[in-house]
Amino acid sequence: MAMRTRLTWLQEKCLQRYFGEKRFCLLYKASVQKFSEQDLFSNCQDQGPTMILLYSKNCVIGVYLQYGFRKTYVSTTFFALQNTEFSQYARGRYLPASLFCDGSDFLILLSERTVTISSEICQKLRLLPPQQSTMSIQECEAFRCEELLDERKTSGIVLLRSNLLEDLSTYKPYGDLVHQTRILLLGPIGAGKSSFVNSVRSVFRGRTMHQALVGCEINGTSDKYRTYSIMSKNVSGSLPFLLCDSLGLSQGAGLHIDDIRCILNGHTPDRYQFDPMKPITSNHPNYIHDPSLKDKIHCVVFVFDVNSVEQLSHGLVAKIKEIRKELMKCGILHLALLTHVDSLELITKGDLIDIYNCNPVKLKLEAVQRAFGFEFSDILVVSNYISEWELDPVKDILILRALKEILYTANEFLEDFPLNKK
Ligand SMILES: Nc1nc2c(ncn2[C@@H]2O[C@H](COP(=O)(O)OP(=O)(O)O)[C@@H](O)[C@H]2O)c(=O)[nH]1
Ligand SMILES: [Mg+2]
Repeated sequence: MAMRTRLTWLQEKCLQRYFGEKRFCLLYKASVQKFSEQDLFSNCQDQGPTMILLYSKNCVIGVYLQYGFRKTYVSTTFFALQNTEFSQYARGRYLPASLFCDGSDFLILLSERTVTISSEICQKLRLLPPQQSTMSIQECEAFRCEELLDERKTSGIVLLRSNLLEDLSTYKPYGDLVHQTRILLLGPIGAGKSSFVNSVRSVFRGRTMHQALVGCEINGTSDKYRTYSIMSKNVSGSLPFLLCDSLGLSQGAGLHIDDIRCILNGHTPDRYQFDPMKPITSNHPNYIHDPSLKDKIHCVVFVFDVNSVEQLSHGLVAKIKEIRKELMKCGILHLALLTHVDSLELITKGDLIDIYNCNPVKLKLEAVQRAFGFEFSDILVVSNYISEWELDPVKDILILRALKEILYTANEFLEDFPLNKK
């Protein structure tokens, strides 16, 4: 019979958070094997760090053995999970087998389906009543606690990262119609547009870069239209795409829809200083009067902070929908990019590896789909570099995957362009 833990997803996340990015591999389940100490020992002997969980009526009580079931003393931590409230007590060194013999201040009797806990431990774990108590248990499970990013996984990630870099190094704008595809980043202030530019630059340069000004719109330093070329440490010259960073969207002020039209059509020069009250006109000295395909935008990316995407004002959602309509009219393809995924509650680094299958992220994808009508396959997720000193291959993979999708979407637009023009 296949064994499945009784822990809920949320409880598992809480435990992962406290035990530091571990994956729990179920070794023993009393209701499937037997409520017997021998069965538990034989399944858990010498498995490395091990966690035993005892499910009582109102809470989960646990023991974490830092070096697992050995015949020597090992560091032992007791803990309790009441709903998602976690409490722990690092008790010092124990002989694991002594947890199952009389005389211990934490006694598990599997054959009787009980656990007896001393008053001291009850108090530390905030269990009620705080005096010594014997509780009946409905289930006992034991898990091997593996590092989420063991050596095998890390080397897989590094390989995936280099494959993605290789894929992108062969990218060319469709049919050589332009020298560089132009990607416009749009989104609310603070969504992470400038940070995404820095993140892409960082991945290709092999070190963290902070050229695009982050979080400065209030004092006016980032209210310019900026087009960024990306240099790679392995290729001479710029890569065949440009990232265009703009003033943030907001309900009343922010980037004006007429300014967006001008950018899309290639009239807006690099470093143009936006005036939210007055869109650019053809009288501006640097206005591009006769833009060609290379000046136009080939793909738009709507950037959102994953934490606040459901709290956008009604007016802003309406404005974004209006921009989408405009894009559809011009035949410009567009995607959504969710940033800040690292700061979503209960997300661990292990989740970043398989982020699109992670429950809280799936809920956010659904929210974006509901609010704006994007298809799931058009919603990308990244965790930007913000103040790190070192690159992280897991973050790189998300950034490169998103970029690959964006560039190939721009190519779809270019592929269709002569038809559009007619
Ligand atoms: N934790 C986290 N913070 C981010 C991420 N992206 C951006 N930020 C932070 O969010 C704030 C706004 O980012 P910024 O790039 O200036 O947003 P912009 O206004 O859209 O250009 C800054 O403090 C960034 O450091 C991310 O993926 N994760
Ligand atoms: Mg910015």
